[in-house]
Amino acid sequence: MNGKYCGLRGMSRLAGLAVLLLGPASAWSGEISGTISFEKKAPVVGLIYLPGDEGLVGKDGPKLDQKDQRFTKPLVVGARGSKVTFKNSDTIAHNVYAEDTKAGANFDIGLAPPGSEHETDIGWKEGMVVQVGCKIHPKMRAWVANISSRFHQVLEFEKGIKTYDFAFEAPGNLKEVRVWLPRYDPVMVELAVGEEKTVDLMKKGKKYGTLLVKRG
Ligand SMILES: [Cu+2]
Repeated sequence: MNGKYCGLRGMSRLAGLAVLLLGPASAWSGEISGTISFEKKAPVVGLIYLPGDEGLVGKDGPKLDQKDQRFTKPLVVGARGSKVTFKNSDTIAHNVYAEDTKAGANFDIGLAPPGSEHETDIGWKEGMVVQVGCKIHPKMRAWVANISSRFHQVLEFEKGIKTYDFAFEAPGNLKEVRVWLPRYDPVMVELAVGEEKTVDLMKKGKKYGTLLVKRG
């Protein structure tokens, strides 16, 4: 089987998790699905979500761990009123910091020894996905999104695979779909039930991929 199938398998595992978190499919009576494809290589990660839901506000925030000199996830999602927990499960010291003036995220947890945990408020601008790094190991990077919507999916892209399918349950009253990809222009699409749209994925005025999205 080709690489696309690997990506699909990965995505359906994520979709399964979303269903588990959100309850039975019938509760939301709808689905957002589609395909995202890149002309050359895919970025590390992406995020697709429907703004307008406040289900994550004030809930337990996400945890981002560090191990083997890497962040264990490329992107975690939290909302205002929550905290992101930075954990160090590695055998060496790390650090986590963000310097994103546009988003209003400027923090530095200092030296994080092995086994430590540090909570940071998700207090930056809503809808912004902030890059975090480690000052000790400049190659380490991950992203923390401030979104309040339960209706989202993190897209974990794999090296060498250019096409990915996604699908997740979503209520029909949330018309807008947003896609975030690192350093790409943000994408917003309005979709009525039964509608399907194709959008170019742009970075600095150049097309790098295509999004096909439909609402079932
Ligand atoms: Cu580090």
